Amino acid sequence: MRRSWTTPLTENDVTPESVYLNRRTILAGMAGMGLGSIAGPALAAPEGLRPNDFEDITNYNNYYEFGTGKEDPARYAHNLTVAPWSVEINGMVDRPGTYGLEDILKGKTIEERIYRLRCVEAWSMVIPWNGFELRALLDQVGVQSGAKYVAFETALRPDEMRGVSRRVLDWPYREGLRLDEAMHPLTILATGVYGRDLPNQNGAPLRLVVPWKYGFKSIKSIVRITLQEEQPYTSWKDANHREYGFYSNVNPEVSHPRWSQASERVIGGGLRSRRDTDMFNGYGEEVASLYSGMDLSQNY
Ligand SMILES: Nc1nc2c(c(=O)[nH]1)N[C@H]1C(S)=C(S)[C@@H](COP(=O)(O)O)O[C@H]1N2
Ligand SMILES: [Mo]
Repeated sequence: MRRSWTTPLTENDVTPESVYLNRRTILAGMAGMGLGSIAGPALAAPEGLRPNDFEDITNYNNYYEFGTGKEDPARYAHNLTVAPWSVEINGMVDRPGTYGLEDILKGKTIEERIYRLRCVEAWSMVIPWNGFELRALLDQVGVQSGAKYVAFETALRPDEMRGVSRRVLDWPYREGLRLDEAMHPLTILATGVYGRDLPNQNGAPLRLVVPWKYGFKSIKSIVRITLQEEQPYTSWKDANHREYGFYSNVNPEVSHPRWSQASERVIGGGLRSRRDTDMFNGYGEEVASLYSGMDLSQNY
């Protein structure tokens, strides 16, 4: 498996954006000089993926608990108390319980993963996440045989989330994955961006990132993870199953009923900057086998 999207980072590795970008440039240059073994192949950015500015990543967001405008999360998510934080992990696991964020981070390697985030609304940006593989946490709690799906739930705090007074969705926001999708090494729980703590608007302190699926699968500020046999309730699909499916794999050939998914607007790329959308958002080499034999126009 290609692992060029992996960069080891220590938990204390706080890098300002300018220094960070500089270092990346220098390392890329070194690799070109045949010093690749020093930088390590892991330090090369995945081909063609240039991260968006921190500004874009933290000011153009979807986090409907704080309002449906793209600028609402940056404006209002600071009201969310993110420390202390704990996650209830239950259902078909050997060690169910309420895990403090410290217990969750203990023993995990925080890596950098530069992924493209493709929203179902047909825009995308490239985000240098910091986080760890979800499977490391699932292994820690011990998934029991018979579990087939993983369900996730976002915090619901009416006092801190001004958007939940409107029933835009049936709160709390919920998402889910098939167990094999959850165990896939591309699937991470993010704790940061650009080597800094995850800003609240991006889903602090812990959010899912599943890069081959539309952005709404990447649920923010997780407080509950449940292993179960049945396909879980998922907010967007269950709000409107004609428009949003459980799988929600990025697919340029399957249109949304109200718009094409063949191309996407590139955030930060200038006024009319667009790119063709890639099957599985460009991660097909890694994930297509998860869906072999499935009709992806039916299982959208
Ligand atoms: N709890 C929660 N998680 C959420 C959302 C949301 O509204 N609430 N929006 C989703 C959508 S539609 C997208 S595109 C991504 C956006 O992530 P970002 O703001 O970090 O770029 O978060 C996803 N996770
Ligand atoms: Mo989205």
